[in-house]
Amino acid sequence: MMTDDWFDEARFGMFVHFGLYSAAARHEWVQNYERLTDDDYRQYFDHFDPDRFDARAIARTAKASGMGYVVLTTKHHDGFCLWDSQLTDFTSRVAVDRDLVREFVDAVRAEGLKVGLYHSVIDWHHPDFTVDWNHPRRDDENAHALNEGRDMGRYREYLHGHVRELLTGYGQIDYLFFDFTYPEEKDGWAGKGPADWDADALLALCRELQPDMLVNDRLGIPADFVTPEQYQPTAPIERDGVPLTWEACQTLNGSWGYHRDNTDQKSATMLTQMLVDSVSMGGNMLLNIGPDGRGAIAPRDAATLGEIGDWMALHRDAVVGAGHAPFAPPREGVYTRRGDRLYLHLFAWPLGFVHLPGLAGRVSYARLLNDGSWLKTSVSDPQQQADLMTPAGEDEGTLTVHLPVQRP
Ligand code: FUL
Repeated sequence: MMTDDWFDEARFGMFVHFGLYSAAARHEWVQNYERLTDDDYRQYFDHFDPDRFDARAIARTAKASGMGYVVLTTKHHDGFCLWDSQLTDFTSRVAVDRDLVREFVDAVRAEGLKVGLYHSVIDWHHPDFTVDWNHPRRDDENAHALNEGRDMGRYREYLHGHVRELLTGYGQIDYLFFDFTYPEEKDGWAGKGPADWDADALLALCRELQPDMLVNDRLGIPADFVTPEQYQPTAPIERDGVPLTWEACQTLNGSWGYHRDNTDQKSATMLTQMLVDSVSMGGNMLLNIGPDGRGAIAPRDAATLGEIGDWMALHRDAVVGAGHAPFAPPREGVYTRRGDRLYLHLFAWPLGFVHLPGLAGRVSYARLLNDGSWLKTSVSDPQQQADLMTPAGEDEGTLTVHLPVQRP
């Protein structure tokens, strides 16, 4: 029986996008965005040289950042396989005689973290994968003629064969992120939906081979968790009134694959706020790194993760094993909750006081999490307000917490 206990507990994971596009260094969709042909793209395979791809360093960094699981791209949309697939020559084994998935799985397990794989069901390299509006060759002259002889049935066999290899060759896999379904028609082209992957059979194969593994819903059919991408939901996610398990996946800088010239780096402060915002709504955050063309974690990413790790070292209890709290937070921040502890995360530091509606009489003490120092609390009485020099709360049940002037 699949269980999401560890996943709810962990709350924070690392996504790793690594592949041929990492050397192109201008977004993992470069082949598509720039309409590169297989021949154009082939140079990144011929010269693939991940000499600094160190799975142990990646796993250690994830652990030091307070993350509980790590997810690696086994194959992205370009079709390049980071494991020793027997079904194609377009692999890291053929390119550099390395099974990067094996290195990854071993390293992540050695750190005591859960093992996650990402697998694209899209494949721009496979000769049977039909051209559609989302394909790099959609603008070719006679693009429609390219589909003569292409057979998605044969591609499906290849896809299912790949999933079988990944789920039988590497021991226990805890998590699988399929990517992705786009059924809508556009510009005279069909899209691709669950039938193109034979999604029901593929999910059944996952259940058979890895009964405890969590699977996302990007095959286009419901599964174990949903994956809002690069935005923060505004409330806990539910379907028909039933809460769903969810994970927000986020980039460090807008690109998943290494993007050398990108300057949109998010700050560690922004990212930790996104993390606790997710946890406050009962979700997880999967934060991505895109190792560079040699496989190393880029210095700017290592610096950001280092800061997040420092923050997590002090505030871990408010994230790991924490979740949604059923109280309306003050306007300055959000709550997370773990057992009978309520954690208030202040995104803006108010002067002197923070007022917590509905919490009067329900809190036995308050303290700062970073240093354990106690904070004075009071219940405002509007009539004595002038004497007490404390501003009135929003209602009678408001608890006021007194804060130092300096944000810790
Ligand atoms: C998307 C993909 O197209 C992106 O390249 C990335 O892998 C992201 C996590 O999912 O749909």
